[in-house]
Amino acid sequence: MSELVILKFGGSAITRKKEGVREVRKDVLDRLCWELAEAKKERGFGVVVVHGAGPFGHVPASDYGLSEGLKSERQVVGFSLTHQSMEELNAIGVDSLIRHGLNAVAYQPSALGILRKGRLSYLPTKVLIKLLGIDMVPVAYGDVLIDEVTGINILSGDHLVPYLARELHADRVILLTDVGGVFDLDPEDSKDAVLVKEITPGNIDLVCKVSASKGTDVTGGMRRKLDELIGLTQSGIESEIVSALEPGILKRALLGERGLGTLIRG
Ligand code: IP8
Repeated sequence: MSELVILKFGGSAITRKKEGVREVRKDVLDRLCWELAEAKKERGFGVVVVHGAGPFGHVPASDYGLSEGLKSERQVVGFSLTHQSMEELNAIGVDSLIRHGLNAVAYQPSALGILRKGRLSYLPTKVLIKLLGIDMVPVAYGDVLIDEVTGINILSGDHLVPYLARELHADRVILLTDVGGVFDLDPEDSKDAVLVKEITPGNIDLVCKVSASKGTDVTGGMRRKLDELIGLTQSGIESEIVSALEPGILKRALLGERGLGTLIRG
């Protein structure tokens, strides 16, 4: 197979997560899909897209206590509603990818996977390999899943990305967020905030004075993301967090440029 990229469209990038508004940033989403299509035309890599939830997932998941373990029938209602809301967001993403000429197809984690205390214990990937083999672009997402210990739980895209990267032996992992990488201080609160160019097991604790995610987030925000990505370096796979909001960055990253944001390496 050609080079394989796992690409995450962060919820903060494609939705109005910070404002807590359940809306897609259509302009950002469409531009990202265009940049992906352009880069794929030029370089011909395989790609699995994973997208986050923003208010489409985190708000109902929080309202219904979906990460607290299954204790009530109300949470089962919340499972259904939260998943349905994520499907809506997924359909908008798939639609944009198709409009930009990519053979996108939804890949529904809740129909396929099982968690164990919030971590995937089972998710088949054979179909993904087959889809990639005929140049399809599978589009997976953070979702609500059966959990064999807690009953139900949230699968974060930030956990799904390294899982897929390992299982599919990805060459590159790129995560798009609403800031240009990881900063030593919150860039919105401090004009002295400096971009951290590289995160390794040696500096992660220092770096993790990093800002918590803005807006409702039931899956742990930036710290969780970094822990997952540091874990991935043990499989020899580096990843990069780059800006979704700065036009051209995604295309440049996909065409092979490094150092455009924060690199996470072992
Ligand atoms: O935004 C969370 O996915 P994430 C999924 O990638 C839900 O952490 C349903 C809250």
